[in-house]
Amino acid sequence: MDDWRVTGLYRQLVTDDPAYPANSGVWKAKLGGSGATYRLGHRISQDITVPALRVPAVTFHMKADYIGIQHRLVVTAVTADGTRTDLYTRHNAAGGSGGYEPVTVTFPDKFYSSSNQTVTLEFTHWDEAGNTAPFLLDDVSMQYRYKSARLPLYDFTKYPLTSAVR
Ligand SMILES: [Ca+2]
Repeated sequence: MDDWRVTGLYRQLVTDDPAYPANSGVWKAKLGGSGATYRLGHRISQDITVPALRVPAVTFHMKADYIGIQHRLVVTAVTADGTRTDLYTRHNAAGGSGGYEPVTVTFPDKFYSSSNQTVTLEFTHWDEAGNTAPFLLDDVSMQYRYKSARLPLYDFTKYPLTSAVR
């Protein structure tokens, strides 16, 4: 996934800065770590097309292993009518592996549709005063799992015949 839209005080959120390792290649997104507190988060976003009859899931690799409470990353999906759904929230906390960790998030049922739909995928970060550790994101990809629109077959075993039928 390329061509991210960038929102926030910094424009260099997608960077090849060698001071921060990438999970693959040299490019990655670096969100936060300014050490200041901002009302507005830093955000990268991209429009995706969810095919009909598919359950979308997003996979990304994230490096986040410093202590913080307000310092957080939120993944949000926005439908065409502007409805926002937070898919995932990660507080930057101790105990991380120190490297990139894969994260996969399956979208909730409302993103499953009988027709194609456009969804905006957002990664938003809020900084915390004094915290100079950024979240690093790399290798963001979408998967779309096919799911039939047919109703499930009736499970007769749940309703055994009883004395009502002779
Ligand atoms: Ca990369």
